[in-house]
Amino acid sequence: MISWLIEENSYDKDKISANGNKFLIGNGYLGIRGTLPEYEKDQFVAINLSGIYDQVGNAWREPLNAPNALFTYVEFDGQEYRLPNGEPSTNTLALDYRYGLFKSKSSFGTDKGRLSIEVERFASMVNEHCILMKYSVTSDYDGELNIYTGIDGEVWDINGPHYDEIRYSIQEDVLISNALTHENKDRVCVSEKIKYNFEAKKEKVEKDNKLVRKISIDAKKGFTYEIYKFITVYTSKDCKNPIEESVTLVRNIWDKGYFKLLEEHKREWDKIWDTSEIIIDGDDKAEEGINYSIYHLHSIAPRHSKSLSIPARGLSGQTYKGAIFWDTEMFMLDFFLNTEPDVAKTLLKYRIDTLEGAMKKASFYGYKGAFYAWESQENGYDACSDYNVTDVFTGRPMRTYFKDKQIHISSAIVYGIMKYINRTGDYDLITEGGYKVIIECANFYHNLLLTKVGSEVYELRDVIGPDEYHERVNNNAYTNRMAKFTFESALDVIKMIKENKWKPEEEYSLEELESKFEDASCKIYIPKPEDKTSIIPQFDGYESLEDIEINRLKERLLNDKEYWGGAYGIASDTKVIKQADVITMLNLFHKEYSEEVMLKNWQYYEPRTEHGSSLSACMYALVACKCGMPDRAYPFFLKSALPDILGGGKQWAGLIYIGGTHPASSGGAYMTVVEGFGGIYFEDGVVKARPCMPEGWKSLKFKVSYLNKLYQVNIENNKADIKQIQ
Ligand code: IFM
Repeated sequence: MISWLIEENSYDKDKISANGNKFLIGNGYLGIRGTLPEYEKDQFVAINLSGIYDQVGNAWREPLNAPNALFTYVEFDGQEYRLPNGEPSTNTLALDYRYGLFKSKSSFGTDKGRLSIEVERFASMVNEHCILMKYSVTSDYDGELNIYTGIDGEVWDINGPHYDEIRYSIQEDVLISNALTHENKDRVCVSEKIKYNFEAKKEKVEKDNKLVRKISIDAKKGFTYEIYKFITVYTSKDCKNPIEESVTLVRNIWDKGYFKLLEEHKREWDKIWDTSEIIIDGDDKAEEGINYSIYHLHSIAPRHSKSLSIPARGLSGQTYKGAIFWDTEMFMLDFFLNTEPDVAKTLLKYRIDTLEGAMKKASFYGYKGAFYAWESQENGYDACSDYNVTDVFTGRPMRTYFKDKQIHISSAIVYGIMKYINRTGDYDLITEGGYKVIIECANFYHNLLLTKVGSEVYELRDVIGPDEYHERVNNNAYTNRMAKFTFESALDVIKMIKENKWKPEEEYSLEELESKFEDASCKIYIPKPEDKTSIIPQFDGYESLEDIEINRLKERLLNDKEYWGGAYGIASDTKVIKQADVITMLNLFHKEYSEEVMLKNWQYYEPRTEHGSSLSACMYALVACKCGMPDRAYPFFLKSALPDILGGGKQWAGLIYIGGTHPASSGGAYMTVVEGFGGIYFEDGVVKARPCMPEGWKSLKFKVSYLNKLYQVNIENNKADIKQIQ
């Protein structure tokens, strides 16, 4: 049994950034970093908004953080008690991840006694525009208490400031901030109204860069002074008049009251957990890690939209430009397919709706078809810069080719759509534009096929595979196999069109497309296991690179933050790879390989993998399970499940800060439990399992959705009992 509570009981200023991720709460529309209410931008406070971006000058385009209406601190007998200034005598941060409740408790020893501050807050799962906070102050001696609470418009930005102006106003007892973005002149409106359980001596509103109420109280010892904050956030992307909407809503929720809203919020979470909780008897650490990972996926799921995706760092801030990567389709999608297929549809609908951006990108490079953004923002705009890493030695931007050469991104979208229809049986996604995405992605790869003089075999040259340390390689096994998958999927879609006799809007010549994709899928080169070793070369010439142990390679670093890849990186001319590459391919296409080939490649590539991306470990875990090695898989599972609890993970790529939550890793941990240890697979309309549980796991229980039916899976002694329950 787990407690559903993550706690940190000592105060450490150096952990402010990591704790912001660890104690994050959110509801898919916004994410609130786990920072204290008294913190300001220097402590990485963020109410990070999904799907709305801004660019200032030539700096990186990134998502917006809303003005912070949680801002609150106290003054007692003329002295401020607010971290990070001063030292608390105790400080606890906690996250109840069953219900997305952030809690904190700080107490300060003063000359006369003790002052305690308690906080509880949540981002409503019932109405995504609402944030609620309860703020309580107690002292064990009488004194003059001032509570300052309001809206802090000085938001934390990496590449801002994103607001050209912030207008503050007051409508009766509602504080309002109305911020205007720089690039698109969008509006972000935040309203705040409070309630309290005491008679204030005086309340007045002060305005400078913040709009703050000062509430003065003759505080009596032992009495707990409670303030309830009701906050609403709307942007001009949500509605025509965001101020009006946010003011109306804040009044409504104020009328309802904190406890009723909390109750409804908890009920919503209970519903969500009902289909997604995983119970592991015999391993509390794993059970906590996996449900905490699932918690993060729930907190960023765009349930409020029909067409929106999840950024690589979730809603934990502006890292990675708040952009959508292949992480969503290849690492997070399975979780939503199994637990909330509607969310999976929303994620893929975003890709269908951004097809135009992908076609523009292809045409920019002189190609036909759809080349999806490596770092996708709204309308499929590719936020990936040509210089995505800063050289630590010169401080100069370094040319990287992620945007130009990670062509495997388009196949990830195709993979996601095909998986969605196979798992749900809902073909609407195909008829509502999915068919076009798949055909255009296939067209894109078709453009890129090359043959050597005198050969009929198609090659994909000058690409980057999942392993980003080796740029501009030829015939990356993963990329080529995924391109083949794309051709095969396009053929499936053409068949569907023909069989169902519906007419696509486009003037496609289906026969012509069929013949070219058929040819491409037969003749594309897929690197094979070498005869003697069974090793699949990651790309042409990989076998002749320097073979060096990772620890010895590290000794060559001149600077801790130095980038390992690119033209001069220490890994570039060696066999050391950043993340699972061939192993990712083996996981996806395991049916085409023997267990022996998988095992040999696992044993070969694992010691050569730096796991410099949080996407890596789960692929090794999954393939280890497929090779019947759950205990080898287990540490990789923990690595995937725990990065946000432990606060580890890479913080820098060159001089670029890349800290934040790791939803792809969370999704990978989920896949490992359900598809790896649980061995779940879907075949011919039936949920099947080939369990392979780690030692000590007495039983594993979860639910999965398949073809619009819900199944309960109970596994004990590596035997699965699977029952349809809905
Ligand atoms: O998509 C990943 C990529 O594979 C490795 N670098 C980080 C990206 C975002 O998570």
